[in-house]
Amino acid sequence: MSKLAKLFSLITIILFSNVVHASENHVVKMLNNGTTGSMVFEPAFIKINTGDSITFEMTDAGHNAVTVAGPSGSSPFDTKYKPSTTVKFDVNGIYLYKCTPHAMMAMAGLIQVSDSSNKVEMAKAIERFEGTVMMPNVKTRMSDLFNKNIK
Ligand SMILES: [Cu+2]
Repeated sequence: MSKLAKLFSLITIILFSNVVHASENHVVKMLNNGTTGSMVFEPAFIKINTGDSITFEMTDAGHNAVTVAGPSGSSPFDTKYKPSTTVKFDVNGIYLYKCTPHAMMAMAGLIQVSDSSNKVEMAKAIERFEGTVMMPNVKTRMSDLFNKNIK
């Protein structure tokens, strides 16, 4: 192999491994009014790959994003009302999080990291969470999202 061909194949390998391992950043907005209703995260359901991160943007003030339930081995997160917080997700499975002041209005969201290994536990966590939702019109917001998106 010529020197140039060696160099070219080396570059190809580097580029390819970058594509395979590149982790992405996604944005979830915290909104008073969104396309899916009032007091919502958008998107409320997001599927990401292992190692990706999510930036929670407090587009409207007074919201947070706090873990309700996650796969075993994952660390809970809390955005603490900061304008922008980035959380990295290294543990596969489904995560349920809420906005503390608006949880009773079903301000919550679901994150699926690669697989749905904790599907059974998550269905129970969502049922418990919905028991605390006070607004009848959005009572099943999370279970609807779950049933629609989680296979
Ligand atoms: Cu909120």
